[in-house]
Amino acid sequence: MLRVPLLLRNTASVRAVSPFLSQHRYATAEAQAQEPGQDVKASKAKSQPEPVKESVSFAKNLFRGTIKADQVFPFPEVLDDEQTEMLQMLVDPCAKFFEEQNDALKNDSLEKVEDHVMEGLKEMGAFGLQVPQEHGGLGLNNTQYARLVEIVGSHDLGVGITLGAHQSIGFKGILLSGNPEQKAKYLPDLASGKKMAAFCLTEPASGSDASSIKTRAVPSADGKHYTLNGSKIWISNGGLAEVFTVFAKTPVKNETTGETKDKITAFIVERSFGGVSNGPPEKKMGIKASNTAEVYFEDCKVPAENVLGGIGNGFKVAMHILNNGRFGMAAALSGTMSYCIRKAVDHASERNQFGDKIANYGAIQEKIARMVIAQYVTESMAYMVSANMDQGSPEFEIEAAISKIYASEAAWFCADEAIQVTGGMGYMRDCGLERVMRDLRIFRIFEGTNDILRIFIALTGIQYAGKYLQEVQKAMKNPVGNMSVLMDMTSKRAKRALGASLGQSLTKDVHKDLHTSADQTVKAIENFGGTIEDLLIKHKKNIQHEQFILKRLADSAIDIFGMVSVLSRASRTLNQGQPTAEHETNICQVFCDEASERIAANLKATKSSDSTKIFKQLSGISKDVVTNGGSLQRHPLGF
Ligand code: MYA
Repeated sequence: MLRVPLLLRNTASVRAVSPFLSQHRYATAEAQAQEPGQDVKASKAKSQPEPVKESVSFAKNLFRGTIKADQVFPFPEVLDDEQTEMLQMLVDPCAKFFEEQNDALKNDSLEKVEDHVMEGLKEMGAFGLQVPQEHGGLGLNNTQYARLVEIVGSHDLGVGITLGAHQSIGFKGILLSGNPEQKAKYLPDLASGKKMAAFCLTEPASGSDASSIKTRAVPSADGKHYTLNGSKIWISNGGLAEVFTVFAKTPVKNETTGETKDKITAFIVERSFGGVSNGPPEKKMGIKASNTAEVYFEDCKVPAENVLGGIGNGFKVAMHILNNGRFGMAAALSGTMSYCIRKAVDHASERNQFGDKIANYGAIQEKIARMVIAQYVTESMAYMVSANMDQGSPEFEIEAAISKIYASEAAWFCADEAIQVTGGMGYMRDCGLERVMRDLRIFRIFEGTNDILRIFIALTGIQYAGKYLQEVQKAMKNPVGNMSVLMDMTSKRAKRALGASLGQSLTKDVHKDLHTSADQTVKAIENFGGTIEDLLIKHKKNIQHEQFILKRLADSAIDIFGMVSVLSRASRTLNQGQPTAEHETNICQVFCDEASERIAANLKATKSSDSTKIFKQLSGISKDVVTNGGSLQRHPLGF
């Protein structure tokens, strides 16, 4: 069961005052009441509600129905001339290397990346793309990294995972949370590829529920080292790595209460410490060229200076690493999708059936167009998120999760459609698409399953919106002193009830040719915010258990972020008068037209009684089958 970052309380006293019952679990009124001096704070809070700290995240603000456009319009451009020049110098050699040196099918059948490819990648600096130059890396920012990763994704996802498990998660913690000594000690060998890294979070009984890990690290009496015991499963590079970022439970004493509790701590562990071993390479469906293995820690002595990011901070360190890596998946998969499109187009423009090239038939045109749209959305999201990160946005976790979900599903769709277009040819191994499809399947599962990330997106956004409603709830206790807050809320609700716009607009941000799509987006955002408010009022804290609803909210947020990303990008193309402007306008308009319909349907489903009935039925069907241990309907033949 997911422990959600949200507690909407439901006490009788609060209910009597207000229908808005949002309260964060770490700041309950009861807990505050035990603090000395609380009376003063509480009475202040009653009359003057603390303003909620407004997030800079575009996606988070969607949950209030508010458009915070600074992050997304105009389409962010973060590379200066020097960075652009450096990237241009890397792109062609990287693509040439993959075309000439790497054989993805051979890696796949060997179940390893060929040695000369690994050596070539090391020489190119591909193992330390984002490591600062003073530590021996290329010092690329996220946008530059995304561009190179896109090339890797268009050639060989098995190589991509070898590189990504090493630097996107394996040693990312050292980059993000390491102290200067840790960086100086570990980064040079990791950047050169002399040593490989792996990220050790998942355990046999702890997958999506990351905080339930059992691996333990116990401090020695003199505090100089920790003894690490436990096992991790499905670790990418687990059999190759010399350096591991390991998450383990450690006893942590609360200095105020004196109570000791287990908390997660992150450690940098070297294989050479002893007590580290791994299982054989796993036999997998795809990404076979990458190594995946169990990793065991048996009385492994880890020096205290190898604690990463502070004792007890391991969960935050893990989330920080994962949040920072997810956009890379979107970038890599946008490359994979381009490959699928090329394959489909090559075939469709050559293959003659019924007297014409199959590319001239509507059935094939729709497939190719939809693949192109999916790739355009993915690419726009990937570079939107990487740019936001490069601009130093402190909050991008929802956007990063959205990009990972959208990319992994869009890429799967593209591979499937490319195989459909190429027909029997696509089903053959030599075509290459069969490998891509196998490689792609894991992307909807690892780095946070799309299902758990959908719930994460919905609950994180709802928690934020809930804080605003809580502000209104507090204001209602002193209406005279908080007239403006209450008037604003009342006016918004009245407008929504009448189906009127709240007066927000994107027309100044979006090229005039796309104003209809911009209006659709604004309407979707206001509908989304209003729906969240209605749902909070209706379900209160129980919204966290309504996963049928949460899924639909996340799907709407994903579609809205997609709309805004393509609107922003296509507007830039139009403003610059680029030759592809008309093509991109078509892509943008089709996506926005269809996405706005999906959003309206999804939001309606969160509230309608018909949908409630269907959700109950779906739940019932599933329960029946689970209880029965499989399908339980009577066979049509009766036996
Ligand atoms: S690696 C393994 C991947 N594993 C996962 O992703 C685990 C998924 N699970 C989770 O993320 C968490 O357990 C969830 C919450 C989300 C389910 N950012 O009570 P809580 C805060 C910031 O909700 P839980 C792999 O697959 C939260 O607000 N903060 O916690 C290899 C709260 O804060 P506060 C976050 O219910 C892949 C606190 O934490 C986040 O236990 C190989 C507690 O929250 C967040 N995200 O769980 C890929 N989540 O206390 C290779 C929670 O302040 C790379 N919080 O309210 C490939 C790259 C591409 C190719 C590259 C080529 C070069």
